[in-house]
Amino acid sequence: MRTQVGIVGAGPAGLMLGHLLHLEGIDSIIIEDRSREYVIDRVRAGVLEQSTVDLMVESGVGERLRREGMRHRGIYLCFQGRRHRIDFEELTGGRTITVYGQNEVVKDLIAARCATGSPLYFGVNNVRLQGFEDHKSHKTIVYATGGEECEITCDFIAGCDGSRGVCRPSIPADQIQVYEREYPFGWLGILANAAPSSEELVYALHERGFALFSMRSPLVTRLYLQCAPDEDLELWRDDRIWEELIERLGTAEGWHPNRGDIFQKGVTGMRSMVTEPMRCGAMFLAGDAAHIVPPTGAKGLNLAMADVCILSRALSAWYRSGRRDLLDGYSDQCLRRVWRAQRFSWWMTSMLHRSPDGNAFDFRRQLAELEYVISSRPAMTSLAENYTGLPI
Ligand code: FAS
Ligand code: PHB
Repeated sequence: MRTQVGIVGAGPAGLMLGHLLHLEGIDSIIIEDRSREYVIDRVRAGVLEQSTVDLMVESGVGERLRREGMRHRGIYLCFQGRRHRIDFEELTGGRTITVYGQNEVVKDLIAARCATGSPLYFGVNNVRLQGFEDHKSHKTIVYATGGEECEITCDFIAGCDGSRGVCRPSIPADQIQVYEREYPFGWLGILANAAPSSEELVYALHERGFALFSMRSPLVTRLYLQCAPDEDLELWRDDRIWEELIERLGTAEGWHPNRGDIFQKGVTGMRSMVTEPMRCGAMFLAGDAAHIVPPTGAKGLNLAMADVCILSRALSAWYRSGRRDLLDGYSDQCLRRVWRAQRFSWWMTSMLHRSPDGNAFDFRRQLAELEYVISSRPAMTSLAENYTGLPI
């Protein structure tokens, strides 16, 4: 097969890139190694920045998001039994966030892709990349499907295959630098059939560790609690999960999450990773394939969307007028945004998680930091502008 842009990975990055390129009249083929059901049902992000919402609405895939997304004008920070509201809208001159599950975003983008009839292949395997390093004329993506070998010839390859994909590892080690930090804790996340008891998210620091109250709909609550990176889920019966969540999130005024049937639970580790540059020859990395943030700042999905927005503009300028400057500036432009999000995500993670050694000084210092944030307008504004995100 021949196309202009070969896209590896049908997560939010790959699907949104395919969509934006289609709007620009640029052909692409998207290959994905998981099934359509797996990609759609995978539980991940839940918070969209204003710029991500604007991108989906302006590119014509925001109709259901506008109908079903829950717009939030702030969040709560909870510590020492009290919730403190951070009013994003007031502090940032109108910026807000929208709660809308990543799997809903992926569903909308797959529907848009299918509506155009553009190629999207699920369940491929053994993906290999050739010829992208040295600007040779043809770049090829080779893979197997249904026992058959397939080959895509393209001008550019977009590596949108996430943190465990093949694209980043295909780049010769001497041509990239990878910056990493592992965190000594993870998140145990649940979905429960329980009406959210707070109209906005609640981030809590408790002696026993971090907890987060979020939601997916007026009937479904999404909750996380700090655990060991390799926590054994078998040790967590549902009632123990609820006891711990209510202990960490409950306030002196009596607020706490509503209980309900838990229908999904999982443990996710936490790390920061940045790849520099986000390009090698004719291959461009985007999203989790290039950078990972701990989810405390709710930045991962939003960074992926910003990357492909910048990449689609650069590819469109190339195909329209042969301009190389935007392609050559892609990596630097994205990395400025990525490192800013890395700093914010690290800060939120460090401020809100107990260090496993339970150091009492660190805990008192974290409480002092939270006290400062809720009592200083400049500090609250800094959190609000970073959380709601930069325009792309
Ligand atoms: P993805 O990982 O989503 O997609 C990559 C795709 O490539 C996958 O479908 C994968 O199957 C496919 N692939 C991999 N290898 C391949 C190969 N060899 N061949 C073909 N296809 C291949 N972010 C937020 O902004 N807010 C949150 O609240 C939030 N919560 C999170 C909670 C969890 C538990 C996790 C794990 C992440 C969370 N994130 C959050 C971050 C997350 O949303 C990612 O940033 C987002 O999925 C990135 O999108 P992609 O770059 O498209 O990568
Ligand atoms: C979620 O709703 O899944 C969520 C919200 C905020 C975060 C991380 C995850 O920081």
